[in-house]
Amino acid sequence: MLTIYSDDHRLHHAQGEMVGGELQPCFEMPARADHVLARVQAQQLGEIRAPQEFGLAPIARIHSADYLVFLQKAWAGWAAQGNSADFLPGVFPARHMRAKRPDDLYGQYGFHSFDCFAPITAGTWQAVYSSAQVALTAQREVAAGARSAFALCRPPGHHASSDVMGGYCYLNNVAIAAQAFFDQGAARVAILDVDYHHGNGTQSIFYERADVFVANIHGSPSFEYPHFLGYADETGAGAGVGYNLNLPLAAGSAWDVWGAALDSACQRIAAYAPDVVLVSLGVDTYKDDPISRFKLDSPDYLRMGQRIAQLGKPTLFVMEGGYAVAEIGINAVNVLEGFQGA
Ligand code: OKP
Ligand code: ZN
Repeated sequence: MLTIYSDDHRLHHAQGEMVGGELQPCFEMPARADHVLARVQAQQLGEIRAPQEFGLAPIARIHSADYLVFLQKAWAGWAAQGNSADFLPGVFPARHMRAKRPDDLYGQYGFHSFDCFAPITAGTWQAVYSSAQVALTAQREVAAGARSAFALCRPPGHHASSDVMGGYCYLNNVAIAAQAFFDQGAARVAILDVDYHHGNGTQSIFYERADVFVANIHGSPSFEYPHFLGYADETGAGAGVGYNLNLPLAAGSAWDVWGAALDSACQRIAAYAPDVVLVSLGVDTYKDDPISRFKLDSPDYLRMGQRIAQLGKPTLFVMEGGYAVAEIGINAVNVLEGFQGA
């Protein structure tokens, strides 16, 4: 399986995030991608290639112009105000307020965010832009007839919607790649999000579309981040009714429960008969993940890949979360090896 990877992910290395009321090192750190890349090499998964340049146009198919301008210009504006530390938002247009986009940079950040877990640093734009190019390059490989490809994206993307960042995510890599399949002639696409956290951004982007079936398996929002989306009764809206599947699970879920949910999701995807399957590949379902509460073990990721392979569809894997840094490579590449061996 071809892996697409760019060193540019290193340009995004934020100073910290709030954990237990204290600023701690970010869970979403450059070493994550290093471990996955090292495991791809160690297991000789296949060729590793740098991304091609597809520019902003395929990103602008998913994200609004205002949002993209903000992301590109935010650091320069922040630095021009005399700041050198990470830029973070603090005020959001919550219920009972007005969602009118302000002229002020700090106000715009709150307008385009849903939490304080997507800091902007000097290198953030280049890193997220390259992460999207990684997804697009891997997408081309599958569109050209490969059985599968692996987009080793970092930062991740599934919490980002058309104009709102959050949860370590800025550009929705899997959504950008999905739209690229349509723009190259696909008729139906399925997205399977196996990250521990609900992919609220991906759900929201495609919620009213019948040509994208989105399936999510995740910690229930009744107890888990992102807290405000991801319940089972969210099945789509308008033309998209019936094309969104949420399988929220309880804390402590292990392979018996998780694998059964995967089987349900795969049955629905098979019935949908997509041209292609995109997998939002988060491995924060691992038992020792520091921010998650599922109990998958490393061999379970081989089974995950095998079940996905049974769909018999061209498949694009897009890296999302996973914070047990030492094991993230083993677990992510196990999914790919399980897929390849099946
Ligand atoms: C990104 B991905 C709340 C902490 C919030 C943000 C988690 C983002 C996960 N106590 N943490 O889906 O892996
Ligand atoms: Zn996650």
